[in-house]
Amino acid sequence: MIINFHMTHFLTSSIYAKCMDVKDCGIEIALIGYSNSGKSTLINCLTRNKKLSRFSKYPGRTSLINFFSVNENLRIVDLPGYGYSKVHKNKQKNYSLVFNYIKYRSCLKGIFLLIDIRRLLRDTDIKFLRYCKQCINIVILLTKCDKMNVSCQNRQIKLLKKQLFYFSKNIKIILFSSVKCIGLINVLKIIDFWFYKYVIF
Ligand SMILES: Nc1nc2c(ncn2[C@@H]2O[C@H](COP(=O)(O)OP(=O)(O)OP(=O)(O)O)[C@@H](O)[C@H]2O)c(=O)[nH]1
Ligand SMILES: [Mg+2]
Repeated sequence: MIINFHMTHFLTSSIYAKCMDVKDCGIEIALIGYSNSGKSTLINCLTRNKKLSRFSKYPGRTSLINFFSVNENLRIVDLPGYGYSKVHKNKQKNYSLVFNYIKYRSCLKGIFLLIDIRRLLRDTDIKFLRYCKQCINIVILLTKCDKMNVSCQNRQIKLLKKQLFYFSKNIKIILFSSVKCIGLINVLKIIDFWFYKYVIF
């Protein structure tokens, strides 16, 4: 591993997808997915800092684009979740914010799409996958896998592969749990890989 996450800090939040305070340079890796899928918790797991990113048991906790600086050339971006929000009622706003961020941000080089292992792919995930697969690297994280035993996990992976079959056969899937740190090494390896690919060379 080449990337050290110990110095990761919160940079800023933005409500705009286009004109943001953060310069469009270096690379960004974004976390997208339905509300409550575990995006903010993943940041805390990566950095081993439970207080860095605000998470909540109520869907809709994150309502802005939140930038975390890992080093001068790498940022992790925590996006608002789409779907039901208990906190903010404007679902469409979150959807447009995420969609426009992906569309206009040229330093965005990789996306982790977080999917709750119990829910699998839902409508908006499919819309994003269809939109993104041409232009950007995507890896699916099947989150909260600690909620199931291994045979149920395997069944869910099979079902997900079936869901993906018709439109994106080659997407990598990683079983993930922030609670038990399952899959963390694989996520770190992928971040390293993207960093090597776009920053070092
Ligand atoms: N069991 C289990 N719970 C988790 C895991 N990751 C997150 N959670 C819980 O799921 C809930 C939602 O987590 P968040 O990280 O706030 O989810 P989010 O995707 O950022 O949600 P929004 O900000 O609404 O988009 C919290 O209660 C977390 O403690 C996990 O790996 N396992
Ligand atoms: Mg969040």
